[in-house]
Amino acid sequence: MKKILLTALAVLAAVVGSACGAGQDLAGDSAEGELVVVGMSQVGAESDWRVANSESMKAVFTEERGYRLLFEDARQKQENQITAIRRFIQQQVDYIVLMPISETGWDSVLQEAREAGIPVILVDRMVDVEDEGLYAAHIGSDFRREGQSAVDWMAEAYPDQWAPVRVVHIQGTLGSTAQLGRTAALEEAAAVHENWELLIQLDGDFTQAKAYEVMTEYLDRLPARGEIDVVYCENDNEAFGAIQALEERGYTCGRGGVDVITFDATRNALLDCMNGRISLAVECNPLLGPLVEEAIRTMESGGTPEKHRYVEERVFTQDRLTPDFVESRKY
Ligand code: GZL
Ligand code: ZN
Repeated sequence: MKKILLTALAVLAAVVGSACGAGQDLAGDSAEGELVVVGMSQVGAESDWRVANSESMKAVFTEERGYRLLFEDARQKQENQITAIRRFIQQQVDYIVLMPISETGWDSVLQEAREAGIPVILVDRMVDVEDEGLYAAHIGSDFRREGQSAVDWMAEAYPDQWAPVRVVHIQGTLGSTAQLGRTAALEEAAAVHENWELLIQLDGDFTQAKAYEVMTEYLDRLPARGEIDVVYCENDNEAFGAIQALEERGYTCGRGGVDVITFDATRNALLDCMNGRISLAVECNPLLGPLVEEAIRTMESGGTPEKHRYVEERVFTQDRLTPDFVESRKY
């Protein structure tokens, strides 16, 4: 509605302006009236995945393609995301795109967006709200399914029902959908497989530095060089930190040593997987920009986008990787 008004104002201004010389165009730059204004609140830049996700958005929402993108980086703080959303509402953007850092705490600010008549599109992780009407669409991954892929691989890699399988679990940002889904899969599988032993759960917060820190602390507390069979890292950057800590202490990572499992499968993780240091890389697709734009175009033409759209994702092991394939990856 706003756009129609702006365009009408632009036409009126152009007519009035031409009638009385170089009149001020009421709608600002007349092209502005046609741009779809998108307010985007991104979690931060904590991981390679996140950087690729942001690049995917910026590549799609350009002026040449008809958008004005207001991009805000929340530096891993929910309050910064809530502040950004309130600013977008004041600026009367056409759409709000939110990559929510955690699932809870969104009801009131999403209610404010709805009252302002601004559709909200959720990307990547989910929000836990009473009323699904608070968002127009969700585009992301099925994290529980990603975790299931990992524990299915573990069950095959450790077929002996009696020998202990000792697992160090490094979790992602606590309360995020990615962490909740990947954790649930491991915990439920560990409950079923009597011989699986969760040695410890560490909070790696999806970053390499934090994972290195907590893994180092854990390894240094072990009375001797403890036997670890699997390190289940909830993203690649945690895997890089954990591997560094392990190798500094003489552990060998890979099949026959410590099986490192990771999620995201960004290029650097696929390189480690191809070289045998990472035993399993579960893909989590960050290239969601085109899908978000598809939802916006649907709404622009008066349609209703799918409520939930999950991207297709694969798993990678060393035997499935070649240098050409890894080189061909976009992220
Ligand atoms: C998953 C995404 C997670 C990635 C991490 O879709 O939310 O956040 O797995 C990123 O790399 O930090
Ligand atoms: Zn739903």
